[in-house]
Amino acid sequence: QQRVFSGVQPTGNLHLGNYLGAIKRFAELQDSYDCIYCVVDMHAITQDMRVWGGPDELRRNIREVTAAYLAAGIDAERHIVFNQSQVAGHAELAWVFNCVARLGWLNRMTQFKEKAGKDRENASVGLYAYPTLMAADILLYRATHVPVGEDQKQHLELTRDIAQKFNNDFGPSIAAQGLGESYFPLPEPLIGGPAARVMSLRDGSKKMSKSDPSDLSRINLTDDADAIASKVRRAKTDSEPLPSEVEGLRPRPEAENLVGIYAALSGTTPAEVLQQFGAGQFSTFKGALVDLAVAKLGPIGAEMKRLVADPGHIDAVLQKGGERARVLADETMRQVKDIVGFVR
Ligand code: AQP
Repeated sequence: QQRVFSGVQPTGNLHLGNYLGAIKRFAELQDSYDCIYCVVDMHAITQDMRVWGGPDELRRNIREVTAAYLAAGIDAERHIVFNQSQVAGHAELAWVFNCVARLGWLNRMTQFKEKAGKDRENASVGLYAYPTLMAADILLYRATHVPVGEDQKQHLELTRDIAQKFNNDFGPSIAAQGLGESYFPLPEPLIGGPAARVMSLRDGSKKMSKSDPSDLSRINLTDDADAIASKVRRAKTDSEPLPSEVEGLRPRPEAENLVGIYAALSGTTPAEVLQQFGAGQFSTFKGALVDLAVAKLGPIGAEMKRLVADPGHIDAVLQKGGERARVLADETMRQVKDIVGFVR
C-alpha cells in the first residue's frame, strides 16, 4: 500500500488553516493509505524560543497537537502517531541530506526568508536547514504521498530533488546493495480543495498563521462558540454583496477566503456556496458561517480539551507510535548507511 507521511509543528495556536489544510485531510486519507502522522517537535525549536515558548510550553503543545489529531478522528491504532524527537533516524538522515542538498537550493526557500525576516544573521542554522529535516521526515519512511497546505509545496519539491540526487549520486551503490535502481521514492504532494490556503481574517493577502500577533486573525481549534462568532463577525470584508459567480471572488481576497472556508467546512465547492449565498448581504453569510464553524469545530475543540486533561494517555499514544515508527526508520537507516558506505 502507498504510504502517507505528514506533520504539524507544536508551536501553539492550532488554527482553522492547520485543520482544513492538513489535519482534516490526514483523517480523510486513512482508508486509502498506510499513514504516519508526526508531531514535528524538532522543527518547532528551529525558531526563536520566544516563538515556541520554552520547554513547558513545548510539552503542552506536543500534547495539544496529538489531541487535535485524535479529536479529528485519526486512529492511532491503525496508523502511526508519534512525536519526531523519539526517533533518532530523523536527525541522522537529515545530516546525510544536508550533504546531498546544495546551498543554492536552500537559498531559494521562501519560508526561510519569511521566518528569518530582516535579521537573517540571527536566524538559527536549524531554521535554514528546516527543509532537509522535512525531507528526512518523509523519506525515512519512504512515503509516497504528503498532504500539506500550499505553503509547503516548495519544501516538498525540494524533498523530491533531494531524493532524486541521492538516487543518482549513489546509484551504483544502491544497485550493489541489491536495493534496485533507485532507493527513495519521489513523494507526491496532496494539496488541494478550497482551503489549501486559508487566509488571515484580518488581511486577505496573508495566510492564517499561528504566529500572527493578532488573535483576531485566526480561528483557533480550541476557540469556544462566542470567540468563533466574534472573530467571524469582525472578519475583514469589503462593502459589496457576495457575487453570484466564482470569477467575481478573484479580486476580493477576503470574500474569497470566507467562501472557501465555508465550502471546505461543508464539503461543497465555492460555486455551490455562491449558489446559496450569492448576491446576498455579507452579514447573512457570516451568520451562516458562524453556525457552520461552531457545529464543525465545537466538538473537536471539546474533545481536544478532554484529551489534554489526561496527558498520561497522550504520552502513551506517542510512545507506542514512536516504537512502531522506529522499526521502520531503523530499517531505512541501516540501508542508507550501507548505501553511503558507513561501516556499522
Ligand atoms: N493558512 C493555512 N492554510 C492551509 N494550510 C495551512 N497550514 C498552515 N497554515 C495554513 C498547514 O498546516 C500544516 C502544519 O503547519 P505547521 O505546523 O508546519 O506550521 P506552518 O506551516 O509554519 O504554518 P503556521 O501554522 O501558520 O505557523 P507559522 O505561524 O509558524 O507560520 C502544514 O501542512 C501547513 O501546510
